[in-house]
Amino acid sequence: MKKIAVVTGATSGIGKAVAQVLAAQQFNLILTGRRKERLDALKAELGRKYKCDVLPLCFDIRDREATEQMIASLPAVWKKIDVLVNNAGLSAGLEPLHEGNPDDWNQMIDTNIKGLLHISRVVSALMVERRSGHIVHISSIAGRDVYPRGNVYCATKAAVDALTLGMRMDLLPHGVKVSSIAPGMVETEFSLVRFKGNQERAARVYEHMTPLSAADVADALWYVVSRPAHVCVQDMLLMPSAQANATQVHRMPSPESPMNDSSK
Ligand code: NDP
Ligand code: 8X3
Repeated sequence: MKKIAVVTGATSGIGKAVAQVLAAQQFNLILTGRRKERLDALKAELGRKYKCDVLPLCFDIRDREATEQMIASLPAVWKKIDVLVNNAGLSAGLEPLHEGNPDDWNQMIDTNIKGLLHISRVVSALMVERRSGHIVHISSIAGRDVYPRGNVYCATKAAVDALTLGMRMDLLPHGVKVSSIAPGMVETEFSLVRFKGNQERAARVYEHMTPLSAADVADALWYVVSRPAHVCVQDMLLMPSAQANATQVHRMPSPESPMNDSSK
């Protein structure tokens, strides 16, 4: 029988790549996000390529009632969740705190922290009942290494790290593993969302360097979830070779620009 994974934020970037890897590894998938047409397209693609069953759940993870109701109303067979990938998240804006937009702060806090809690609460309870399961958080280098103007986004990812440790302790006696993968720069829709659709500004983030791809993160995730039952990779920091920490990125020379080390 195929295992079941829930991947939050599967409409794009890392979540979509994780869905593809898990489908290739014979999982059936519950995929979440707000963009229904993308969820439906991914269901069709994965069903065709890997013959896996996909249940698309379209909801906003900030909405606690909707999240609880979605999981509560799953058919019994879909409630046997083996893996939860807490990936849905975003950064909004890159301003110093005194110029920041509190609506952006709320969106990040409500999605990256409270959204993760909403779905973890209900899915972990199902895992505890079955005394089995694995929850993987997609945290970030931003949670360990604060950078200028990253303020609230960095704080949300530090909170994810604290929750990884807290949940690991609480779920330890119940046979449920908790892991964290903290990537550095990954080229997805992340910067486009951060800069509110400004494509030029988003593209500059990855100029003259090779960032991680979403597939690189999905590959790491497969390593984490495919360990034997007695092994738990609690924490993985996954950086592009060209990035040493949150601020130091080695950008390769181009004909127009001299070699430089620069921050984002
Ligand atoms: P993308 O913007 O490509 O994907 C973000 C995903 O999150 C989308 O599927 C989006 O779905 C979903 N999402 C956002 N808000 C909500 C919401 N309110 N309700 C439900 N789903 C939501 O970015 P990434 O793939 O890069 O980001 C995935 C995770 O990886 C995030 O947690 C991010 O913080 C983290 N990360 C990213 C890094 C990077 O450099 N890209 C590095 C380190 C960590 P939809 O819009 O359809 O709802
Ligand atoms: C995303 C990576 O360093 O751009 O979490 O914040 S970073």
